[in-house]
Amino acid sequence: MRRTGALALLSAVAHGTFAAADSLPRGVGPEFAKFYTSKSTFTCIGNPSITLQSSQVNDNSCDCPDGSDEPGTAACSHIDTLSPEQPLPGSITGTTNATNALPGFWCANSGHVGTYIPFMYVNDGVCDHELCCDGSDEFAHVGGVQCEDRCDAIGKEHRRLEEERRQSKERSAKRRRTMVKEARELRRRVEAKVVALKAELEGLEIKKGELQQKYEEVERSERNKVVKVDGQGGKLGILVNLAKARVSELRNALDKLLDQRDDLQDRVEQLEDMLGKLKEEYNPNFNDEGVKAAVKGWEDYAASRLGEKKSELADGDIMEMIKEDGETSGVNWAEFENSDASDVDVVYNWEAYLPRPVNDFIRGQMDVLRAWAIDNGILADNRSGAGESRLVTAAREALDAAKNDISSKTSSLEDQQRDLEKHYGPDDIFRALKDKCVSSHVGEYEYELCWMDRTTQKSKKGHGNTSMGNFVRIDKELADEEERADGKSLGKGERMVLRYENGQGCWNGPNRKTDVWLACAETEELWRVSESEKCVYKMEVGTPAACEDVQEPGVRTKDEL
Ligand code: MAN
Repeated sequence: MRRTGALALLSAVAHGTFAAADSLPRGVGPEFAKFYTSKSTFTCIGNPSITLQSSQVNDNSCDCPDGSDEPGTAACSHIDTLSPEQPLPGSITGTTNATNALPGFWCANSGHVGTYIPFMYVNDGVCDHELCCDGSDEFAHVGGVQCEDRCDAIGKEHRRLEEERRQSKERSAKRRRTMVKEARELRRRVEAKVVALKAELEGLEIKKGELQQKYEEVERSERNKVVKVDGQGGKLGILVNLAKARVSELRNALDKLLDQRDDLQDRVEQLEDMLGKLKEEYNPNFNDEGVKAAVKGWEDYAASRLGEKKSELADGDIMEMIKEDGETSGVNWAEFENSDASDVDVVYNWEAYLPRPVNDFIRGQMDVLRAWAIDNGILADNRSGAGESRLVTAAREALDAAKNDISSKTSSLEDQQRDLEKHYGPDDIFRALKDKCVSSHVGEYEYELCWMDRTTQKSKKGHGNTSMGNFVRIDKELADEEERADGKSLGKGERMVLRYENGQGCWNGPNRKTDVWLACAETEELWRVSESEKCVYKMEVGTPAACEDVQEPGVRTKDEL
């Protein structure tokens, strides 16, 4: 095998064509057969003014300026487009600008694929089986060389590989179609999410409005609370009535107590008089044990009363309390009924209107009254800290929760909407690869490509990860690379290039960036990574996403319908 590079120069490969008819001169390819049909003469293809005898064709002498009279020999190889320029550039004789009208020597390769080879390979003593499998290029057996016809075996292997490639292409196309379906479904889901989020947000806005209103109401009502009940007067009505009734109850009880006390006081005084008289008038010489014991008891009683404290509550004060309430005595209820002060303030301040000696007593009673009012939902319960009642706290928390929900759902909606506007390549195909990564070990690093996200260089020596860029956009560029036998190459033609930029800063240089070149393959695979210049990386990646958009068999396009 030799000069495989020349393969690239072979531009005209006639598929499915076989050896020309026997009547044609050696080395004539099928598309030039029409120029060689005359039995007697031959006209140079590129120089119709020059006509030669048929015998001058393939006589190993280059007679036509375009070399067309020597399709089957190397006589005109110096003007062969497939051969190096003759004479060589820079030589004293200069270069020729002549061009051979024929692309090369035609190897019919029966059983395989016919092809042209450079004229200079003809009869050069080397079998070029990889190009000319039928061995027809060495027909003169120069140096005794015999090139057997290997086209059956080579053709078979070629067809096997072709079939393999075809099947692989089909599988890749199938996988691509699946990916397109997945991408479509993913997009549909995002769209559905947008619709759902919008609807949810609408509902949440209404709910927030209601909760805001509720919170304001509760807050207002709790702030100055005595709960207002329809038909029971102004905002202090209930409390004033309750307090009035309670004060009246207490006043009546006190009045009764005073009466009872006075009654009992009278009786005690009567008994004391009686016992006092007995002590004065009894006859101590008369030995009556009962009388003596009574007198002794009275004396002890009288002695114990001497150290007794007088009541702190003066009768005058008590009488003052018992007086009916009005403008000049007790509580002036009218003032409370017209007051603008907060009800709670009033509850605590109204006792200041009472005579000082009964304040403690009244405060105790007020605490009992307050607890009862809270239990019955009349007074706000301000025990939950920071001066906020439990009801207000609950209303505020419900409102805050709705606001938080709205904010997180709004940002989620914005994310989804941005996602819908993002370019995911033809057919939205890269949506199917989003959040997936491929990686490969190259030298001291593991390189990772995360689709539509980032590229990373991971040190295998534990030096940490280096960002090689974040996804920016999808471009197209022309690739010009040799096909590889394993199919893992970019090949030639327009290819998608994903740009990843703004990676970690390069020491004394720009930020790292990566161009991710894509070629068609059955699965995602990171084939190669190279660093063409410092911190500028190139990844070559295979993926069905880069395969041709071939129509599924049996599926008709819109135009066909
Ligand atoms: C690290 C790697 C290399 C890069 C140098 C630049 O070693 O990221 O790829 O060339 O830094 O200093």
